[in-house]
Amino acid sequence: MHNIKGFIFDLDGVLVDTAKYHYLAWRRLAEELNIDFSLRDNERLKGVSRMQSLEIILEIGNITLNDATKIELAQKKNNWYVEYISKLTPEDILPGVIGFLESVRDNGIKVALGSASKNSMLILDKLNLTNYFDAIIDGTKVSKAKPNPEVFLKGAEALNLLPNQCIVFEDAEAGVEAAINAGMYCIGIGSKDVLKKAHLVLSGFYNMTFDKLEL
Ligand code: B16
Ligand code: MG
Repeated sequence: MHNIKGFIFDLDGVLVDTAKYHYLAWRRLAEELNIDFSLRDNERLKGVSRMQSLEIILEIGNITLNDATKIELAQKKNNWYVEYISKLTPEDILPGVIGFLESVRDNGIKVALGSASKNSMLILDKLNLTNYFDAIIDGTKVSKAKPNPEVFLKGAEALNLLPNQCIVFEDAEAGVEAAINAGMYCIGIGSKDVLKKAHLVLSGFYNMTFDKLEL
């Protein structure tokens, strides 16, 4: 892999643990709908879009609703979620992320964000991370959710690179599949048991530098 020139990072679960806030907000909504929604169920929402997340919750509760109500509920959840994440600070960046991003940039690697979240800009701003990125592709710029490769293909394009020149960092199964569908090398962040399809899995970025990847 000597031709690697770009790294594309997922946001939620890779750079910051926002999954807990998504969970709190979805659980609040589920409670209102009298749906039992567990932490285990929450795993299914990682990496998938807001509307798809709502569909999964409604499926768990065996509830059918019309589109207008669904849009209203998704908006309600997002208002709570935004309330939670507005309290994020740079201290919420996951361990090792800043050191890793700096070593990556020092080695001339271009950096993009490839996230499904429509709140990415707000989150990056709260974490003071925006300036580390040469390109930001998020939920406001794509129409097809992971595992569709659109978000990562657009990321590579924005960096002026080919898919095989990029490495994706992902914490969700749907995201790993999206990277593979894009023809990219994928490094999973999390557990090997969950991210079986990733080419390599790291538990996180703690003490990690560009050189240690041995590309
Ligand atoms: P929003 P990522 C994803 O972000 C989350 O993993 C997923 O749980 C969430 O539903 C999705 O963003 C949409 O987020 O409601 O903020 O637009 O992991 O792709 O960075
Ligand atoms: Mg993620």
